[in-house]
Amino acid sequence: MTNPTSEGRPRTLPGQEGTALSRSAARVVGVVIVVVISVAALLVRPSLVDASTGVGEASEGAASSSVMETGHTTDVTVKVDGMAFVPSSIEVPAGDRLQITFVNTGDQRHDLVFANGAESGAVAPGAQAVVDAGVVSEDLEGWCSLPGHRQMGMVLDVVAVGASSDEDAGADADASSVASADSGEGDMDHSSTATDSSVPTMAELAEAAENAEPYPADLSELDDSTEHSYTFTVTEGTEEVAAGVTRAVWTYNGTSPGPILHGRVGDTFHITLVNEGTMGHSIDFHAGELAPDEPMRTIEPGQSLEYTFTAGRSGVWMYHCSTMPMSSHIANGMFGAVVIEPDGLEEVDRSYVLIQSEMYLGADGEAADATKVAAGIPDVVAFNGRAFQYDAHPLTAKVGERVRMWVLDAGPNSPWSFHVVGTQFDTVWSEGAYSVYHGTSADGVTRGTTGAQVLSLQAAEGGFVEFVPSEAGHYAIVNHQMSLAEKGAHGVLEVLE
Ligand SMILES: [Cu+2]
Repeated sequence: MTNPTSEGRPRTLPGQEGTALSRSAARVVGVVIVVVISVAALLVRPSLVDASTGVGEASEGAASSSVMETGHTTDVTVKVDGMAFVPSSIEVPAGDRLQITFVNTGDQRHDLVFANGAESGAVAPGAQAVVDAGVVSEDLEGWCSLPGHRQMGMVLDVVAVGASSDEDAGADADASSVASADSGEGDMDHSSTATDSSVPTMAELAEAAENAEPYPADLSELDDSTEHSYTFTVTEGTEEVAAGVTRAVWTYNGTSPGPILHGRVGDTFHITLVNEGTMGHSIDFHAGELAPDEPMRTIEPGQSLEYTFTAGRSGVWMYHCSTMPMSSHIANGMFGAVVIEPDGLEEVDRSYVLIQSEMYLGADGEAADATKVAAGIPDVVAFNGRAFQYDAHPLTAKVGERVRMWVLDAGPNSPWSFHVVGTQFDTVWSEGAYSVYHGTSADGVTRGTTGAQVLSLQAAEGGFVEFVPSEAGHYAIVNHQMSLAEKGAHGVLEVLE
Protein backbone atom coordinates (compact mmCIF):
# COMPACT_ATOMS: atom_id res chain seq x y z
CA MET A 1 0.00 0.00 0.00
CA THR A 2 1.52 3.28 -1.03
CA ASN A 3 -0.67 6.15 -0.02
CA PRO A 4 0.89 9.48 -0.97
CA THR A 5 -0.82 11.21 1.92
CA SER A 6 0.34 8.85 4.61
CA GLU A 7 3.46 10.59 5.79
CA GLY A 8 5.69 8.19 7.60
CA ARG A 9 3.17 5.40 7.33
CA PRO A 10 4.73 1.96 7.58
CA ARG A 11 4.45 0.20 4.27
CA THR A 12 5.10 -3.31 3.27
CA LEU A 13 7.58 -2.99 0.49
CA PRO A 14 9.16 -5.66 -1.66
CA GLY A 15 12.28 -6.88 0.05
CA GLN A 16 11.15 -5.85 3.51
CA GLU A 17 10.93 -9.42 4.71
CA GLY A 18 14.45 -9.97 3.51
CA THR A 19 15.53 -6.91 5.46
CA ALA A 20 13.92 -8.24 8.60
CA LEU A 21 15.59 -11.59 8.10
CA SER A 22 18.99 -10.09 7.61
CA ARG A 23 18.46 -7.95 10.71
CA SER A 24 17.71 -11.06 12.71
CA ALA A 25 20.81 -12.67 11.30
CA ALA A 26 22.81 -9.59 12.20
CA ARG A 27 21.52 -9.84 15.75
CA VAL A 28 22.64 -13.43 16.06
CA VAL A 29 26.04 -12.51 14.68
CA GLY A 30 26.20 -9.56 17.08
CA VAL A 31 25.40 -11.75 20.08
CA VAL A 32 27.99 -14.29 19.03
CA ILE A 33 30.60 -11.55 18.70
CA VAL A 34 29.74 -10.14 22.11
CA VAL A 35 30.01 -13.59 23.69
CA VAL A 36 33.33 -14.26 22.00
CA ILE A 37 34.72 -10.90 23.15
CA SER A 38 33.45 -11.45 26.68
CA VAL A 39 35.02 -14.90 26.91
CA ALA A 40 38.25 -13.54 25.50
CA ALA A 41 38.23 -10.76 28.09
CA LEU A 42 37.76 -13.26 30.90
CA LEU A 43 40.61 -15.38 29.60
CA VAL A 44 42.92 -12.38 29.42
CA ARG A 45 41.92 -10.97 32.80
CA PRO A 46 40.99 -13.92 35.01
CA SER A 47 41.16 -11.79 38.17
CA LEU A 48 38.47 -9.42 36.90
CA VAL A 49 35.28 -11.41 36.71
CA ASP A 50 33.52 -8.11 36.86
CA ALA A 51 30.68 -7.52 34.50
CA SER A 52 30.18 -3.93 35.62
CA THR A 53 33.48 -2.76 34.25
CA GLY A 54 32.76 -4.22 30.86
CA VAL A 55 35.07 -5.05 28.06
CA GLY A 56 38.00 -2.85 27.22
CA GLU A 57 38.41 -1.10 30.56
CA ALA A 58 41.76 -0.31 32.12
CA SER A 59 43.12 -3.32 33.96
CA GLU A 60 45.55 -1.66 36.40
CA GLY A 61 43.61 -3.21 39.25
CA ALA A 62 44.86 -6.65 38.24
CA ALA A 63 47.88 -6.15 40.48
CA SER A 64 45.54 -6.54 43.45
CA SER A 65 46.47 -10.11 44.22
CA SER A 66 49.62 -8.82 45.92
CA VAL A 67 47.57 -7.17 48.68
CA MET A 68 47.82 -8.93 52.06
CA GLU A 69 44.71 -9.33 54.18
CA THR A 70 45.03 -7.24 57.33
CA GLY A 71 42.48 -9.17 59.37
CA HIS A 72 40.89 -5.82 60.18
CA THR A 73 37.33 -4.76 59.30
CA THR A 74 36.39 -1.23 58.28
CA ASP A 75 32.81 -0.41 59.27
CA VAL A 76 31.07 2.41 57.43
CA THR A 77 27.51 3.69 57.55
CA VAL A 78 26.07 4.81 54.24
CA LYS A 79 22.84 6.77 54.00
CA VAL A 80 20.70 8.20 51.21
CA ASP A 81 20.08 11.83 50.38
CA GLY A 82 17.70 12.29 47.45
CA MET A 83 19.25 10.22 44.67
CA ALA A 84 22.76 9.95 46.12
CA PHE A 85 24.64 7.84 48.63
CA VAL A 86 26.16 9.72 51.57
CA PRO A 87 29.07 9.43 51.66
CA SER A 88 29.47 8.74 47.94
CA SER A 89 33.09 7.72 48.30
CA ILE A 90 34.73 5.55 50.97
CA GLU A 91 38.45 5.08 51.59
CA VAL A 92 39.40 1.66 52.92
CA PRO A 93 42.92 0.46 53.77
CA ALA A 94 43.79 -2.17 51.17
CA GLY A 95 43.46 -5.62 52.68
CA ASP A 96 40.71 -4.61 55.12
CA ARG A 97 37.34 -6.26 55.06
CA LEU A 98 34.64 -3.65 54.32
CA GLN A 99 31.33 -3.87 56.10
CA ILE A 100 28.69 -1.31 55.24
CA THR A 101 25.61 -0.54 57.27
CA PHE A 102 23.27 0.77 54.60
CA VAL A 103 20.56 2.95 56.14
CA ASN A 104 17.89 4.00 53.67
CA THR A 105 17.14 7.56 54.73
CA GLY A 106 15.52 8.22 51.34
CA ASP A 107 11.83 8.35 50.47
CA GLN A 108 11.68 5.20 48.36
CA ARG A 109 13.31 1.79 48.32
CA HIS A 110 16.89 1.43 47.20
CA ASP A 111 19.59 -1.19 47.25
CA LEU A 112 23.38 -1.20 47.26
CA VAL A 113 25.16 -3.61 44.97
CA PHE A 114 28.87 -3.92 44.27
CA ALA A 115 30.76 -4.91 41.17
CA ASN A 116 32.11 -7.93 43.08
CA GLY A 117 28.57 -9.26 43.60
CA ALA A 118 28.02 -8.15 47.20
CA GLU A 119 24.57 -6.64 47.64
CA SER A 120 22.07 -5.49 50.24
CA GLY A 121 18.83 -6.59 48.60
CA ALA A 122 16.01 -4.04 48.42
CA VAL A 123 15.84 -1.82 51.51
CA ALA A 124 12.62 0.04 52.30
CA PRO A 125 12.72 3.68 53.39
CA GLY A 126 13.60 3.82 57.07
CA ALA A 127 15.05 0.29 57.03
CA GLN A 128 18.67 -0.81 56.93
CA ALA A 129 20.84 -3.72 55.88
CA VAL A 130 24.43 -4.76 56.41
CA VAL A 131 26.53 -5.51 53.35
CA ASP A 132 29.76 -7.47 53.63
CA ALA A 133 31.72 -6.17 50.65
CA GLY A 134 34.58 -8.61 51.32
CA VAL A 135 38.29 -7.91 51.55
CA VAL A 136 39.09 -4.78 49.58
CA SER A 137 42.16 -5.33 47.46
CA GLU A 138 41.39 -2.82 44.72
CA ASP A 139 39.02 0.03 44.02
CA LEU A 140 35.42 -1.14 43.87
CA GLU A 141 32.30 0.46 42.52
CA GLY A 142 28.86 0.21 44.08
CA TRP A 143 25.48 1.53 42.95
CA CYS A 144 21.71 1.28 43.38
CA SER A 145 20.32 -1.22 40.89
CA LEU A 146 16.73 0.07 40.82
CA PRO A 147 15.87 1.25 37.32
CA GLY A 148 17.41 4.63 36.56
CA HIS A 149 18.82 5.17 40.04
CA ARG A 150 22.46 4.58 39.08
CA GLN A 151 22.16 7.01 36.20
CA MET A 152 20.64 9.58 38.57
CA GLY A 153 23.88 9.46 40.56
CA MET A 154 23.42 6.66 43.10
CA VAL A 155 27.03 5.49 42.81
CA LEU A 156 29.34 4.60 45.71
CA ASP A 157 33.10 4.52 45.06
CA VAL A 158 35.28 2.43 47.34
CA VAL A 159 38.91 3.52 47.16
CA ALA A 160 41.50 0.93 48.27
CA VAL A 161 44.13 3.04 50.01
CA GLY A 162 47.63 1.63 49.76
CA ALA A 163 46.89 -0.95 47.11
CA SER A 164 50.09 -1.57 45.14
CA SER A 165 48.61 -0.02 42.01
CA ASP A 166 46.92 2.76 43.96
CA GLU A 167 49.13 5.63 42.76
CA ASP A 168 48.56 5.29 39.07
CA ALA A 169 45.27 3.41 39.26
CA GLY A 170 43.59 6.11 41.31
CA ALA A 171 43.12 8.59 38.52
CA ASP A 172 42.24 5.89 36.02
CA ALA A 173 39.74 4.33 38.40
CA ASP A 174 38.05 7.68 38.83
CA ALA A 175 37.96 8.20 35.10
CA SER A 176 36.69 4.72 34.40
CA SER A 177 34.01 4.88 37.07
CA VAL A 178 32.76 8.12 35.60
CA ALA A 179 32.76 6.60 32.14
CA SER A 180 30.97 3.57 33.46
CA ALA A 181 28.28 5.64 35.16
CA ASP A 182 27.84 7.78 32.08
CA SER A 183 27.46 4.87 29.75
CA GLY A 184 25.21 3.04 32.16
CA GLU A 185 26.85 -0.22 31.22
CA GLY A 186 26.76 -2.22 34.38
CA ASP A 187 25.92 -5.81 35.13
CA MET A 188 22.44 -4.71 36.10
CA ASP A 189 22.16 -3.01 32.75
CA HIS A 190 23.33 -4.22 29.36
CA SER A 191 25.71 -3.38 26.61
CA SER A 192 24.72 -0.68 24.19
CA THR A 193 25.43 -3.08 21.33
CA ALA A 194 22.71 -5.43 22.51
CA THR A 195 20.30 -2.53 23.05
CA ASP A 196 20.71 -0.94 19.67
CA SER A 197 20.24 -4.14 17.71
CA SER A 198 17.03 -4.82 19.65
CA VAL A 199 15.27 -1.64 18.50
CA PRO A 200 12.43 -2.80 16.23
CA THR A 201 12.06 -1.52 12.70
CA MET A 202 9.00 0.34 11.48
CA ALA A 203 7.75 -2.83 9.81
CA GLU A 204 8.24 -4.88 12.98
CA LEU A 205 6.35 -2.29 15.04
CA ALA A 206 3.55 -2.19 12.48
CA GLU A 207 3.27 -5.97 12.52
CA ALA A 208 3.08 -5.97 16.33
CA ALA A 209 0.30 -3.38 16.15
CA GLU A 210 -1.66 -5.64 13.79
CA ASN A 211 -1.55 -8.41 16.38
CA ALA A 212 -2.34 -6.26 19.41
CA GLU A 213 -5.70 -5.18 20.77
CA PRO A 214 -5.88 -1.40 20.26
CA TYR A 215 -6.19 0.94 23.24
CA PRO A 216 -9.69 2.47 22.99
CA ALA A 217 -9.31 6.07 21.79
CA ASP A 218 -13.00 7.03 22.14
CA LEU A 219 -13.66 9.57 24.87
CA SER A 220 -16.23 8.09 27.25
CA GLU A 221 -19.69 9.74 27.51
CA LEU A 222 -20.22 12.21 30.33
CA ASP A 223 -22.91 11.39 32.82
CA ASP A 224 -24.49 13.71 35.41
CA SER A 225 -22.30 12.70 38.32
CA THR A 226 -20.07 15.35 39.84
CA GLU A 227 -18.24 12.96 42.17
CA HIS A 228 -16.01 10.28 40.66
CA SER A 229 -14.28 7.49 42.58
CA TYR A 230 -11.53 5.32 41.17
CA THR A 231 -8.95 2.89 42.44
CA PHE A 232 -5.62 3.08 40.64
CA THR A 233 -3.62 -0.09 41.20
CA VAL A 234 0.04 -0.01 40.24
CA THR A 235 1.51 -3.23 38.91
CA GLU A 236 4.70 -4.09 37.07
CA GLY A 237 4.72 -6.46 34.12
CA THR A 238 6.11 -6.88 30.63
CA GLU A 239 4.74 -6.26 27.17
CA GLU A 240 5.82 -7.20 23.69
CA VAL A 241 6.90 -4.12 21.74
CA ALA A 242 7.54 -6.17 18.61
CA ALA A 243 8.17 -9.84 17.89
CA GLY A 244 11.02 -10.92 20.15
CA VAL A 245 11.33 -7.51 21.84
CA THR A 246 9.73 -7.13 25.24
CA ARG A 247 9.99 -4.38 27.80
CA ALA A 248 9.02 -3.95 31.41
CA VAL A 249 5.94 -1.79 31.88
CA TRP A 250 4.75 -0.18 35.09
CA THR A 251 1.07 0.64 34.86
CA TYR A 252 -1.99 2.10 36.52
CA ASN A 253 -4.74 -0.55 36.29
CA GLY A 254 -2.78 -2.67 33.87
CA THR A 255 -2.68 -0.40 30.84
CA SER A 256 -0.40 2.31 29.52
CA PRO A 257 -1.83 4.92 29.32
CA GLY A 258 -3.78 4.32 32.51
CA PRO A 259 -7.54 5.04 32.62
CA ILE A 260 -8.69 8.20 30.82
CA LEU A 261 -10.96 10.09 33.21
CA HIS A 262 -13.64 12.50 31.98
CA GLY A 263 -15.55 15.20 33.81
CA ARG A 264 -16.71 18.81 34.02
CA VAL A 265 -15.32 21.86 35.71
CA GLY A 266 -16.14 21.59 39.41
CA ASP A 267 -16.19 17.78 39.54
CA THR A 268 -14.42 16.05 42.42
CA PHE A 269 -12.31 12.93 41.93
CA HIS A 270 -11.57 10.52 44.76
CA ILE A 271 -8.60 8.34 43.90
CA THR A 272 -7.28 5.43 45.93
CA LEU A 273 -3.74 4.61 44.82
CA VAL A 274 -2.63 1.06 45.60
CA ASN A 275 0.97 0.00 45.05
CA GLU A 276 1.19 -3.68 44.11
CA GLY A 277 4.60 -3.21 42.48
CA THR A 278 8.07 -4.06 43.76
CA MET A 279 9.34 -0.50 44.23
CA GLY A 280 8.06 2.89 45.33
CA HIS A 281 5.45 4.62 43.13
CA SER A 282 3.16 7.64 43.35
CA ILE A 283 0.74 9.76 41.33
CA ASP A 284 0.49 13.44 40.41
CA PHE A 285 -2.77 14.72 38.87
CA HIS A 286 -2.29 18.01 37.04
CA ALA A 287 -6.10 18.32 37.00
CA GLY A 288 -6.21 19.46 40.63
CA GLU A 289 -4.58 22.15 42.74
CA LEU A 290 -3.29 21.09 46.14
CA ALA A 291 -0.16 20.81 48.24
CA PRO A 292 1.80 17.90 46.74
CA ASP A 293 3.44 16.77 49.98
CA GLU A 294 0.95 14.13 51.13
CA PRO A 295 -1.12 13.04 48.10
CA MET A 296 1.84 12.91 45.72
CA ARG A 297 4.15 11.12 48.13
CA THR A 298 5.84 7.90 47.12
CA ILE A 299 4.33 4.82 48.72
CA GLU A 300 5.99 1.48 49.31
CA PRO A 301 4.82 -1.82 47.80
CA GLY A 302 1.73 -2.98 49.69
CA GLN A 303 0.73 0.53 50.73
CA SER A 304 -2.10 2.76 49.52
CA LEU A 305 -3.10 6.40 49.78
CA GLU A 306 -6.15 8.58 49.19
CA TYR A 307 -5.89 11.46 46.74
CA THR A 308 -8.90 13.77 46.32
CA PHE A 309 -8.92 16.73 43.96
CA THR A 310 -11.51 19.04 42.48
CA ALA A 311 -11.10 19.93 38.83
CA GLY A 312 -11.35 23.71 38.98
CA ARG A 313 -10.36 24.34 35.38
CA SER A 314 -10.86 22.75 31.98
CA GLY A 315 -8.11 20.98 30.11
CA VAL A 316 -6.72 17.65 29.08
CA TRP A 317 -4.59 17.21 32.16
CA MET A 318 -1.76 14.78 32.50
CA TYR A 319 -1.31 12.45 35.43
CA HIS A 320 1.86 10.48 36.04
CA CYS A 321 4.03 8.78 38.60
CA SER A 322 6.27 11.35 40.25
CA THR A 323 8.71 8.99 41.93
CA MET A 324 12.36 9.59 41.03
CA PRO A 325 13.57 9.25 38.39
CA MET A 326 10.31 10.55 36.98
CA SER A 327 11.61 10.27 33.42
CA SER A 328 11.97 6.51 33.87
CA HIS A 329 8.63 6.01 35.62
CA ILE A 330 6.83 7.88 32.83
CA ALA A 331 8.84 6.16 30.09
CA ASN A 332 7.94 2.82 31.66
CA GLY A 333 4.23 3.52 31.24
CA MET A 334 3.00 5.45 34.28
CA PHE A 335 0.88 8.23 32.76
CA GLY A 336 -2.63 9.06 31.65
CA ALA A 337 -5.12 11.88 31.15
CA VAL A 338 -8.04 13.59 32.84
CA VAL A 339 -10.30 15.38 30.33
CA ILE A 340 -12.19 18.28 31.90
CA GLU A 341 -14.47 19.89 29.33
CA PRO A 342 -14.63 23.68 29.04
CA ASP A 343 -18.07 25.06 29.93
CA GLY A 344 -20.42 25.22 26.95
CA LEU A 345 -18.42 22.79 24.85
CA GLU A 346 -20.37 21.94 21.72
CA GLU A 347 -21.54 18.37 21.08
CA VAL A 348 -19.62 16.72 18.26
CA ASP A 349 -20.06 13.53 16.26
CA ARG A 350 -16.74 11.90 17.22
CA SER A 351 -14.53 12.50 20.21
CA TYR A 352 -11.15 10.82 20.44
CA VAL A 353 -8.28 11.04 22.91
CA LEU A 354 -4.68 10.51 21.84
CA ILE A 355 -1.72 10.55 24.21
CA GLN A 356 1.79 10.53 22.84
CA SER A 357 4.59 8.87 24.80
CA GLU A 358 8.12 7.61 24.21
CA MET A 359 9.93 4.32 24.79
CA TYR A 360 13.65 3.98 25.41
CA LEU A 361 14.28 0.27 25.17
CA GLY A 362 16.56 -1.39 27.68
CA ALA A 363 17.70 -4.99 27.54
CA ASP A 364 15.00 -7.43 26.54
CA GLY A 365 12.29 -7.61 29.20
CA GLU A 366 13.89 -4.84 31.23
CA ALA A 367 12.76 -1.33 32.10
CA ALA A 368 13.67 1.71 30.01
CA ASP A 369 17.36 2.40 29.51
CA ALA A 370 17.80 5.40 31.78
CA THR A 371 20.84 6.58 29.84
CA LYS A 372 18.78 6.72 26.66
CA VAL A 373 15.99 8.49 28.55
CA ALA A 374 18.46 11.10 29.73
CA ALA A 375 19.75 11.55 26.18
CA GLY A 376 16.17 12.17 25.07
CA ILE A 377 16.24 10.28 21.78
CA PRO A 378 13.48 7.67 21.93
CA ASP A 379 13.55 4.30 20.18
CA VAL A 380 9.79 4.15 19.78
CA VAL A 381 7.06 6.80 19.96
CA ALA A 382 3.48 5.76 20.57
CA PHE A 383 -0.07 7.05 20.49
CA ASN A 384 -1.97 5.58 23.45
CA GLY A 385 0.87 3.29 24.36
CA ARG A 386 1.60 1.46 21.12
CA ALA A 387 3.39 2.50 17.94
CA PHE A 388 1.28 2.52 14.76
CA GLN A 389 -1.74 0.94 16.46
CA TYR A 390 -4.25 3.20 14.70
CA ASP A 391 -2.66 2.36 11.36
CA ALA A 392 -3.51 -1.24 12.07
CA HIS A 393 -6.87 -0.37 13.66
CA PRO A 394 -7.91 3.03 12.23
CA LEU A 395 -10.12 5.51 14.04
CA THR A 396 -13.28 6.16 12.05
CA ALA A 397 -15.63 8.98 11.05
CA LYS A 398 -18.07 9.77 8.25
CA VAL A 399 -17.95 12.51 5.65
CA GLY A 400 -19.35 15.75 7.07
CA GLU A 401 -19.05 14.71 10.71
CA ARG A 402 -17.39 17.05 13.18
CA VAL A 403 -14.40 15.24 14.68
CA ARG A 404 -12.78 16.39 17.91
CA MET A 405 -9.40 15.02 18.94
CA TRP A 406 -8.13 15.61 22.45
CA VAL A 407 -4.36 15.35 22.49
CA LEU A 408 -1.85 15.20 25.33
CA ASP A 409 1.91 14.89 25.13
CA ALA A 410 2.89 12.65 28.06
CA GLY A 411 6.56 12.70 27.07
CA PRO A 412 8.64 12.29 29.13
CA ASN A 413 10.69 14.36 26.68
CA SER A 414 9.63 14.72 23.06
CA PRO A 415 7.39 17.38 21.53
CA TRP A 416 4.35 16.70 19.40
CA SER A 417 3.56 18.67 16.27
CA PHE A 418 0.04 17.26 15.95
CA HIS A 419 -1.23 17.26 12.38
CA VAL A 420 -3.93 15.35 10.50
CA VAL A 421 -2.99 14.97 6.85
CA GLY A 422 -5.63 16.35 4.48
CA THR A 423 -7.41 18.46 7.08
CA GLN A 424 -7.27 22.00 8.38
CA PHE A 425 -8.27 22.49 11.97
CA ASP A 426 -11.18 24.95 12.15
CA THR A 427 -10.98 24.83 15.94
CA VAL A 428 -7.90 24.69 18.15
CA TRP A 429 -8.01 24.86 21.92
CA SER A 430 -4.70 24.52 23.70
CA GLU A 431 -3.86 24.86 27.37
CA GLY A 432 -7.05 26.72 28.19
CA ALA A 433 -7.54 28.96 25.18
CA TYR A 434 -9.00 28.94 21.68
CA SER A 435 -6.72 30.20 18.95
CA VAL A 436 -9.05 29.15 16.13
CA TYR A 437 -12.79 28.58 16.16
CA HIS A 438 -15.54 27.96 13.60
CA GLY A 439 -18.07 30.73 14.19
CA THR A 440 -18.54 32.23 17.64
CA SER A 441 -17.04 30.16 20.43
CA ALA A 442 -18.22 29.83 24.01
CA ASP A 443 -15.85 32.62 25.00
CA GLY A 444 -17.84 34.95 22.70
CA VAL A 445 -15.17 35.55 20.06
CA THR A 446 -15.74 35.10 16.33
CA ARG A 447 -12.57 34.07 14.56
CA GLY A 448 -13.93 33.88 11.03
CA THR A 449 -12.07 31.84 8.47
CA THR A 450 -8.86 31.25 10.40
CA GLY A 451 -7.48 27.74 10.55
CA ALA A 452 -4.50 25.77 11.75
CA GLN A 453 -2.38 22.92 10.42
CA VAL A 454 -0.77 21.92 13.71
CA LEU A 455 -1.36 21.92 17.42
CA SER A 456 2.10 22.16 19.00
CA LEU A 457 2.65 20.46 22.31
CA GLN A 458 5.64 20.25 24.60
CA ALA A 459 5.78 17.53 27.24
CA ALA A 460 2.67 17.65 29.50
CA GLU A 461 0.81 20.11 27.26
CA GLY A 462 -2.63 19.27 25.92
CA GLY A 463 -5.59 20.57 24.00
CA PHE A 464 -8.09 19.64 21.33
CA VAL A 465 -8.71 20.28 17.65
CA GLU A 466 -11.79 19.93 15.46
CA PHE A 467 -12.25 19.42 11.76
CA VAL A 468 -14.91 18.21 9.34
CA PRO A 469 -13.62 15.85 6.63
CA SER A 470 -15.40 16.52 3.36
CA GLU A 471 -14.27 13.44 1.45
CA ALA A 472 -13.96 9.74 2.17
CA GLY A 473 -10.40 8.53 2.57
CA HIS A 474 -7.51 7.70 4.88
CA TYR A 475 -6.29 10.69 6.84
CA ALA A 476 -2.95 10.14 8.53
CA ILE A 477 -2.66 11.36 12.13
CA VAL A 478 0.96 12.26 12.72
CA ASN A 479 3.59 13.91 14.75
CA HIS A 480 4.86 16.21 12.02
CA GLN A 481 8.27 16.07 13.64
CA MET A 482 8.71 13.35 11.07
CA SER A 483 11.45 11.30 12.70
CA LEU A 484 9.09 10.75 15.61
CA ALA A 485 6.26 9.76 13.27
CA GLU A 486 8.58 7.19 11.73
CA LYS A 487 9.21 5.75 15.19
CA GLY A 488 5.50 5.10 15.68
CA ALA A 489 3.77 8.45 16.34
CA HIS A 490 1.39 7.83 13.46
CA GLY A 491 -2.14 6.57 12.92
CA VAL A 492 -5.06 6.80 10.51
CA LEU A 493 -8.53 8.27 10.60
CA GLU A 494 -10.60 6.36 8.09
CA VAL A 495 -13.41 8.54 6.76
CA LEU A 496 -16.32 6.66 5.19
CA GLU A 497 -19.09 7.96 2.92
CU1 LIG B 1 6.29 4.87 39.50
